[in-house]
Amino acid sequence: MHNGTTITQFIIEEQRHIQGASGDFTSLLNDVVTACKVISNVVNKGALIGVMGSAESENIQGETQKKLDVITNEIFIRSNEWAGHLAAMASEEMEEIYPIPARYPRGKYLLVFDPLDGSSNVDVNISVGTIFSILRCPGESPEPSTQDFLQPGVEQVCAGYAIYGSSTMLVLTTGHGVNGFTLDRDIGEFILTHPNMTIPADTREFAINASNQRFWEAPVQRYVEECLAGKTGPRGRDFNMRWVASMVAEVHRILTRGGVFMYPKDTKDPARAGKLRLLYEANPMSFIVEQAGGVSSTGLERILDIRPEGLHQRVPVILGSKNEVERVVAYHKA
Ligand code: P6P
Repeated sequence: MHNGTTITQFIIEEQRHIQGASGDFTSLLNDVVTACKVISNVVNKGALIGVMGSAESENIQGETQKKLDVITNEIFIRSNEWAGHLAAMASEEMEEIYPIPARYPRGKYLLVFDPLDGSSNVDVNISVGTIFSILRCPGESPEPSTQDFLQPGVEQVCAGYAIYGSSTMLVLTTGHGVNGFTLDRDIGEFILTHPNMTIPADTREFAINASNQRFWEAPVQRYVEECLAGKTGPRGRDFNMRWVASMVAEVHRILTRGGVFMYPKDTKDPARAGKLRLLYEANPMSFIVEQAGGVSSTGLERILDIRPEGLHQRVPVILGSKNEVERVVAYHKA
């Protein structure tokens, strides 16, 4: 018998804090966890089972899909559509919402996800992940609609991610802090290994795609220039830079040792408000970051307060260590 707390045990104990919890949410979360285990298995097998490379198709984002984008999306849909906890789902990989088919009962929750974030990295064996967010379905109408998903991030009841890296981990918040679980493949269970994850308020590490430097807005230019000036500049200390091109990996590093992640609005495509998607990247990660004591902003407003206007809406993202993100925000207001 292992001597750790399994994620199933943890979720059930969490449920006891929730007045009138029916067990519905706990069962939904277990189905999401199962989907992440299946995805971990497929991603880790990689070339052995012929899942690498392009699917020769494009998603709603106009991005060429990897075979694993399509496969992992299918895994999430099949694992979560049947149990009767959801009214509908939405995914980075699907243009429209996915109402639960009539052959299954419908429930009171909505599930939003990016089934394989950072998938451009999968062929070069760099960490990728799954991001998910759970909302209550407003339920005014018998048929779930896109409008039902357009809730500000503060309405999330749960957010989490799985990271398929040197180990597979699942990090979760239900609004009572952030906890990390590591997959023990010998027993097929996620075990609590990182209780009460918190982000240090200060950091000397920032993450941004520096190839976009000439397109950045002025406050971000100023912040990064000051970091690069190091000891000789106004910050009086040296900084380190990272860029993995996988948001899950960047956020996990920040949760573990602090840091600032920035994907700011840039003039590369002036019509685009940012690169990252609000509903299934920025909102779940912002919920997790705030629950871990960090800050998450567009530079001008708190991300969790944004009222979404579209399922695939993009936003600028500046998140991580409280004191550094607040500095970037202050530069936006200067
Ligand atoms: P770029 C992955 O495609 C993603 O959505 C995030 O996971 C990641 O942080 C970002 O885009 C990487 O963008 O422009 O550096 O490839």
